[in-house]
Amino acid sequence: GRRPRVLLLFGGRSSEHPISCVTAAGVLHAADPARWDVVPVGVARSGLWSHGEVDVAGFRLDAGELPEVPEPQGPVSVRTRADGAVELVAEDGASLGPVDVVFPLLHGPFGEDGTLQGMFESLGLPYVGCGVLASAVGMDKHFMKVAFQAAGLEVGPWETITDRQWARDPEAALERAGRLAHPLFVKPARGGSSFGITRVAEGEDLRAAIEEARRYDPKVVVEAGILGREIECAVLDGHRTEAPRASLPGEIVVKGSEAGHQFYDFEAKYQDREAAQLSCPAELPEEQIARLRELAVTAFEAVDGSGLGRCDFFHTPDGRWVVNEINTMPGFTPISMYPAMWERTGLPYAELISELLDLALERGTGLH
Ligand code: G1L
Repeated sequence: GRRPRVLLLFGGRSSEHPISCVTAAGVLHAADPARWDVVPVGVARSGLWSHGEVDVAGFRLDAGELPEVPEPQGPVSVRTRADGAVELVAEDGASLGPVDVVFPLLHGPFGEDGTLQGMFESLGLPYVGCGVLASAVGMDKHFMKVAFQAAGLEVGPWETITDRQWARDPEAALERAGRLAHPLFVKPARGGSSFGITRVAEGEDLRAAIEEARRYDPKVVVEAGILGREIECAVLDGHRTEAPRASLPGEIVVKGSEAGHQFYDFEAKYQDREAAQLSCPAELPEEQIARLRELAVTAFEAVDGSGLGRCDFFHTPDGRWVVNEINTMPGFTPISMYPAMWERTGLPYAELISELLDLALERGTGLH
């Protein structure tokens, strides 16, 4: 039969639009052409879908100008036919061929929070990665912690301040959050990037930090800083009845910074490859590595993960593992943490892409 046609969606309305474009180029270059017929479709800033109007393979981060999906002349869309098959459709209604599975490289509104996944579910279209619930839980720092706790994982001390609580009694909310051990990290509850995050040391202005976070989300979480190494683990779903698999643990060693909480900015993350060094396997005793890999699978299952997730932990000086978060849409360029950790574990980038697509097709959609 024919090769499955893969709708590679990238760009989108988020601040990570250029990162998504570069990631799409990486996936396009690496995906095995003998197995997959990849159809790149860019999502412009407006949300319109663009097909065949831009050279995706040429997207780079170091080309001077950040890549961007231009507003399409003739936007495309998808529709489900009477027989249940899904096809890509041109502006005039003409079919642009079948779509068998989606690889959604999209962050931000209508990308990472489960809404896009809901659209695929209602279209009856299989897609790579987490489903509606896991995507939504993975986006919400409050509910993510609640899910982790319920699974018996240790989470750091935190307080959530809802919009209503802040409106009714800000002093009570300040008092409650201010009791946590400092330094505090004040964050918008939802929002995948580092916008709106403030570190608050003892005596600093917690109120201002909350107001800043509220510019991005009316719901705010205040976390007590955890002293410890940040260790991450890449989880890849198992086939059918098999358990999810956890990679060797990785640790980002940022040049010229001390251990513990730090900001790891856009430049360090994506542009200055010298500044951020991946150590994988992270220097840990064998039994701690085994323990962490179990905990990472538990974290993945705690949020009802499917496909993939990057699980981030703190390893405290007294040897505890505190889960920080799961990222259901981790960095996914060939040099990003998630693919790099799998590479070190023995699964190369191209094979990882095939695994994710196979898992998506095997799972199908949840709704019928
Ligand atoms: F589809 C996957 F595999 F679930 C997936 C989706 C999105 C993996 C990784 C990502 N990551 C991104 O889209 C991004 C980090 C490039 C943000 Cl724009």
